[in-house]
Amino acid sequence: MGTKKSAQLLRKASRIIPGGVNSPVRAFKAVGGSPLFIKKALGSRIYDADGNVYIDYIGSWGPMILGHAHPKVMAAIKKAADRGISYGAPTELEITLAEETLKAFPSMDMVRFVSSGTEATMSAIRLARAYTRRDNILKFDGCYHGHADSLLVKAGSGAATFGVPDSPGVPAALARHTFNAVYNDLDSVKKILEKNAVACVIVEGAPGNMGVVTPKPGFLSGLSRLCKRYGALLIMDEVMSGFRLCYGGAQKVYGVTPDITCLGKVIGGGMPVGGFGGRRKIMEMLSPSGPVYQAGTLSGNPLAMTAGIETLSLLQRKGTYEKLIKTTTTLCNGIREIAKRRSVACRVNQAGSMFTVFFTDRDVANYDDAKTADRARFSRYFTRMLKAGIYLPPSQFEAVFVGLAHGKDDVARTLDAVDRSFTRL
Ligand code: HOZ
Repeated sequence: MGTKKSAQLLRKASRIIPGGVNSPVRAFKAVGGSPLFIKKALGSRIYDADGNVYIDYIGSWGPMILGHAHPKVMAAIKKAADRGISYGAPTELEITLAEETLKAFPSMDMVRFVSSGTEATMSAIRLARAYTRRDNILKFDGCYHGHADSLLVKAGSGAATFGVPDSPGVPAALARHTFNAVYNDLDSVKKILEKNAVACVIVEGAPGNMGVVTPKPGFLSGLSRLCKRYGALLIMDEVMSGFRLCYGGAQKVYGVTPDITCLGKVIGGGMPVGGFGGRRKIMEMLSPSGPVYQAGTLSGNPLAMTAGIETLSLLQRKGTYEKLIKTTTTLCNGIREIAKRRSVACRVNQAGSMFTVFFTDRDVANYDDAKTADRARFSRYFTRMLKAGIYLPPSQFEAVFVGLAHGKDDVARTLDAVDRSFTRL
């Protein structure tokens, strides 16, 4: 692992970019070796700087649900690019993507587009604080909502991977306003809400940043009830889950109506996009309709809007989600069967087209459970899979993303690699 050219590029990058990367998890630090530097990606395959080809299960951390460089998305982007790539002024494309978004998420009356999931959650929290006139927020241990200060408290994803769930640099005075509860445990939420005035409870639709964990029956609807009782807004962070569980996200699957929803990843078809939306009364507090400030030079960028519109249109074709979930379920069941046969203690958690293999003998329903996973074992698994040409997320606390470009042959090759990598793991 860490092929020659990639290793050279990492050395060069590390001199001028911290850690050689522009986002921490991709540095492979949790699994050893050096990251692949990527040359190109097509369909389900990704090609590194040394000319090696892998079946890609990162999919740019979720957005590439159609596979890489889908011809229709590429054609639309190229056509849009010929008309100029950024105007800093409104376009009809923004209206089209907003209409499609509101159709997919009936809990929203209005939406605002930004350039990343972090911006979406950060802005949603500001809005909730302004609307409720309260400062405290509640999040869950191991949930990750981007890297805004208020949210880097007991956070998942890279923050968990690198052991800095409470990042230095977050003012203690601000962190004091963030309360943490245990995922899937309504009592832990109630205890906080009854003693503190909380502006909002923010929760991942189906967490993917402590690895994939699914909400227990009644958990999300219970959260919604508690929020109403104690006057807090419910923010569902569907940046990952929005178009990954079904077209309409976890709120559709679990029948919950959040006050604010955050989106990202798939909604930009691989371009930098985020969005947040909710009831009109809340959203109209945003500048310039209202006093809550939020802005962005590249917000509603025409190329990003175009990629999003095209991606959402393709996802609405009949049978899309059946295929996606079937492929994912085949992989998950296959891994469970191999684990049993090879006596490898693990739990495979699936949420729609995302899943995580946790190397633990305990069911994983929250962050404490996730932390029981054997990370050294995960690292060996990751390394063997990479050698076999399978590119997985390089951390135990991340989700595998399955896409529509993964075919039967990819699944068979992947399961064969799992079988070999589970030998004397
Ligand atoms: N924070 C994302 C993973 N949950 C992205 C990681 C990356 O791009 O390195």
